[in-house]
Amino acid sequence: MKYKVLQELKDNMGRYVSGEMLSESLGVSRTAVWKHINELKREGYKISSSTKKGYLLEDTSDVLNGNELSLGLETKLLGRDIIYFDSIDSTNTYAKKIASEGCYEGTVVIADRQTAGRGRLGRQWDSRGGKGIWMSVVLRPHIPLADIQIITLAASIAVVDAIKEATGLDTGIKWPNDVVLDGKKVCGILTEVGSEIDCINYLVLGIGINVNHQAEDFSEELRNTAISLKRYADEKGSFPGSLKYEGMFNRSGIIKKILFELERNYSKINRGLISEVLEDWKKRSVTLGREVMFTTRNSDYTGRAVDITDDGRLVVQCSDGITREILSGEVKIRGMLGYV
Ligand code: BTX
Repeated sequence: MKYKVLQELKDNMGRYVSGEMLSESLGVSRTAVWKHINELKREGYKISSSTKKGYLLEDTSDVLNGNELSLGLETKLLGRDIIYFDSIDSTNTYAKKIASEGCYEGTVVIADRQTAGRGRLGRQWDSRGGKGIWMSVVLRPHIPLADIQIITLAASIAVVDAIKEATGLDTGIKWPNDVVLDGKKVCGILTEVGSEIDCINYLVLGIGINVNHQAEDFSEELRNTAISLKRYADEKGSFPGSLKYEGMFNRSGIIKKILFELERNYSKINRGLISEVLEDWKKRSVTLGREVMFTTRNSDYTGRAVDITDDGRLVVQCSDGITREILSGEVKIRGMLGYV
């Protein structure tokens, strides 16, 4: 019933709806309407009340819950099953558990806050409450285990495109899967797989995006290398005319666009259109053409990143004249994230 009250207010967005009208159209008492309104306010909806005029939904700026996430979702596979938590240790850990127990492909686990968010190689991912997008998507791709990097690349394309559509901001991909804004990390992607020798049982795609953080929401350690969409917008603030920015970004809106774009890219992979995905990745890459540094087998190399292979390896023309392909690990780009 609470969400029926909300829907009535959304249908009349920007206008007052009287308590009497709500109680008549929904067949409940005015006291019940008032109680539901209070619950919605507690969930974060901004509703003005006036004794004479009734209730007005100002905007839904940044409410994250299962209801907001499923309304208007335009996907067929991803997010048809959404599991939302106010707080969890790690959405990836939970998603891996339910994936191994046989949950549907496309199940999405989202939390407002993670208490033990994980990065790659056992690193921590700062996932404070009310600020970011912390979510994991369960996939069951029919591709060889050796090719899974392409899914991570597809996810980073989806993040870049969704951010552009939802906010107007231009981000880029640092190989393999960091999404950067103004040379700082705005999103990290952690792909984890449950597999047999060469058969993927499930793949969990964990996506973390800093959305509404202010500078002080980042620890001292992260302040120079991490950024949020809000922090950038507050500093630079330039948006295409049609997009509205009122100091906060709507996380549900961005999530729905990510799922839509991810589904589109995932479908390309499943139809064998890998080269299209790679071309899309190249267009959004901030790595190709740049001077990079990386370490393999305890040796440091520098060179120019020139291409990406079909299975997602970065091709670097090294300064010693040898061209090397890197499958995993860290690549530093000159002029970005502290590498000068
Ligand atoms: P990564 O190993 O590439 O990045 C981790 C590193 O990034 C950390 O060591 C730290 O330096 C920095 N860092 C930590 N938190 C942040 C942050 N919020 N913004 C920018 N930089 C940060 C990247 O790993 C993969 C991250 C995936 C996170 C998602 S969230 C949903 C899902 N659940 C989960 O536990 N992890 C994934």
